[in-house]
Amino acid sequence: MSQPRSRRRLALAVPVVLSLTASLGFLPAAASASPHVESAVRSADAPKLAYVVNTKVDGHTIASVQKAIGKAGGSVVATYERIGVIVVHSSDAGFAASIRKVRGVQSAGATRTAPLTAAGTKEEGAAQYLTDAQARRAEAASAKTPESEPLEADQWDLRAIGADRAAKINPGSRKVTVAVIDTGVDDTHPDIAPNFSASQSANCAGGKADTSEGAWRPYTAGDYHGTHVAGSIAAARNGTGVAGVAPGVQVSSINVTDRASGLFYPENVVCAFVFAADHGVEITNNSYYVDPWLYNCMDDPDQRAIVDAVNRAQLYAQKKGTLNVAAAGNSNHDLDADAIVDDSSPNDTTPAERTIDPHECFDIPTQLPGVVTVSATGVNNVKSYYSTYGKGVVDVAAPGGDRRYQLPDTPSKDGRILSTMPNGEYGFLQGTSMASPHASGVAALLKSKHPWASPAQLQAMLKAQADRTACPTSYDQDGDGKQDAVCEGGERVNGFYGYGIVNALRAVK
Ligand SMILES: [Ca+2]
Ligand SMILES: [Ca+2]
Repeated sequence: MSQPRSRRRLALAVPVVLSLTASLGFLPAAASASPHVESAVRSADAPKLAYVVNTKVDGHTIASVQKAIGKAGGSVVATYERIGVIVVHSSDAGFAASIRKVRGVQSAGATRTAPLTAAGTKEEGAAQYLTDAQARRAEAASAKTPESEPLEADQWDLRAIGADRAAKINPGSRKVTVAVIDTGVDDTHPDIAPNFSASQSANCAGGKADTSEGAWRPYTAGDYHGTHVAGSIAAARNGTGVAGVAPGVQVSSINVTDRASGLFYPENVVCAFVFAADHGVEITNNSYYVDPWLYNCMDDPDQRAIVDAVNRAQLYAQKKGTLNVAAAGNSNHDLDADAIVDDSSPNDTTPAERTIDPHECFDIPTQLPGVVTVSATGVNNVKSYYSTYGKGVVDVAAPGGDRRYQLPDTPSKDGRILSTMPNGEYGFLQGTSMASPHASGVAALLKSKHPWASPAQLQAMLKAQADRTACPTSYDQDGDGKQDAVCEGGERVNGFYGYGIVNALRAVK
């Protein structure tokens, strides 16, 4: 499989169980905007880009920077006053350079290398992908509590972390919501509908929250990623399909997908963290990296501004009581190495190969402070062949599946993770995208039991209760005699599993 480049890069495989078909590519780009209309009055014509401008957090500074943005050829799209982040569009090639000189601006830079399109700015309104939502939601709302779910025999991942037994003790509290920051969630799915929180859902494409009915849904059935993630967290125990790790909690959807490109741009993610925090979300799940850079280097002014903006937003969420959980990545990279070759960035125009130091160039949000970084394991409780890792970076591990080297003794024998897909379907996927929601689910069980726990306390409990997993003596998964990754550290904490594999049963005891 070629190197996946989009937000789907954290889920590696194509679903097989469904009739979902071929539409795994990107949406066709909409007709491009007509930039000549507004650029005609400017001397320094350039493609219209989006920017983040990060300021000192005080009202006076923000107001004066907003004025300066206009003078520098920018227009303000959204202002996040409490974190000092302003989202701007500009077709002035000198915009970033001139705004960086303005008093009170701490960092500023372009959040993309490809021009904005009309569709990319989301002005045409949110997708109405599934219109019979309410009817189907009501239909699915009648809850039962059976012994097991019809497809649960294939959910080896639940048994691996004791989630099947945990559900009998405490399935989690409805007062806890996990927001899925992703491609949207099909809340009309019969396994999602009973636990879906529409009031904590939105579409953040373009950097501004749209809370209109259904805006949080996937644009097409090809955008299945978020629905799969949501099911792993909280698919209902209702006698239908599958179960999630925490079937008693709620899930919400914050769709951060740029409609034209399918990418998760930085301002979309800034909007998502702020929205989650302001709407009482206890946990966010982040199974993606922020596009267009796999690693954002602090010596590049644009990439530094991206890290600054997204970090302000996620720290704001933490301060308001939200724990942010994120996938480690699917590149089998060692995030504690001296150097990593990244040939996939920027992924919105033409990627160029560069060698980066992961201590100075960051995969975000997973490497941001306070974020729980999750690596993936297969059925043998060994790191999945694709999972990124790194001593001092990975906090915990969780089942994400491994179709190549670790196969279960289940009806399907499929080593990946079975969960919900749009249009009432089910499918297998693998990736650290699938591992992260298992950790989010366990965190949601912990939060249910300890409602007053802060994000830092929840993270500490998640680690303390994880199953300690030592480094393997050998990691030659393809059997060619060469080690495929090196695990550093001891039994208590190491680069493959952090503090261990999360444990749902211990979380409810
Ligand atoms: Ca179910
Ligand atoms: Ca090997």
